[in-house]
Amino acid sequence: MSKALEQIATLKSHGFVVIRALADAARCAEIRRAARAQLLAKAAPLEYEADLHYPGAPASRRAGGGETVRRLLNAYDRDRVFRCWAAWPSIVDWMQMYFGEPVMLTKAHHNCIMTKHPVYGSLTGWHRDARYWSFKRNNLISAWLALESETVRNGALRFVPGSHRIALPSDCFDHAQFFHARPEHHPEMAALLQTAVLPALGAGDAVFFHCNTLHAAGANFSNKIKYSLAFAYHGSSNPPLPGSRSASMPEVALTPSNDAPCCAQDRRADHFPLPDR
Ligand SMILES: O=C(O)CCC(=O)C(=O)O
Repeated sequence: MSKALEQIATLKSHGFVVIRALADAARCAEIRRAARAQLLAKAAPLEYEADLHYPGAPASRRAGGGETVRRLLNAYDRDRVFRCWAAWPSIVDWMQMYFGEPVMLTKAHHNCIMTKHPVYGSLTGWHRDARYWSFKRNNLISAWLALESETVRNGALRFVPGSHRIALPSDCFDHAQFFHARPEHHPEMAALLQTAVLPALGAGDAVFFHCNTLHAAGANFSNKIKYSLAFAYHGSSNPPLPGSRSASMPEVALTPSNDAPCCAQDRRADHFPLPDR
């Protein structure tokens, strides 16, 4: 079995799979550099920690740390290096093999650089990404790229293996669709969280995960902002539902023959040519 087929089998059974060394060091450095520049410039559109009120976030934009940015939104349209990664040929080929049809990138979901800050960065409770996504079928895959090491210390993602295949009762979710199964009502659902795993990632490692996989992430207890780049993909026969938020931004069709021009240019080089300044 090819490596990609093995990874696809792992994703189908566990709901996530770690792909080691998907991006090389130079590419990670280039993406990080672009992300830092945009964060420094506070380039819109931004998502602020204070607006989400997740545990650990500042109470308001006027509170201490109130201007802490959680995500640089719409990464795809921000910079060529993000666009290029979104359409990276090995990702597109992998997704095409997974979906068995041409691949679309949704710009309405993920499509961001996560900037998890020390001190004011919040933790994210257990959830399924599909909670706010509206597509014909709940079959989308997110590709999360670690731009430096991601561990329990700086708020890495945790996953519940196999949770994408489990029917979770609606009363296990709160009003914001976070998973809070009460042991007295749903002991077997509450026990699911005991099976969670935290795959430590190095810079350039990626984790691909299904939109129904329960996942969460801790706060950042290091002294450095953690940058990660995330995009979500679906098959061409699985469009967003008309009128939904998922349909609010144009989709990007990704095929090997119509990659963004930047990718064609990058593919000609054996490595990403920009030095790490
Ligand atoms: O890094 C985090 O805090 C969680 C991100 C996440 O779960 C998501 O984007 O779906």
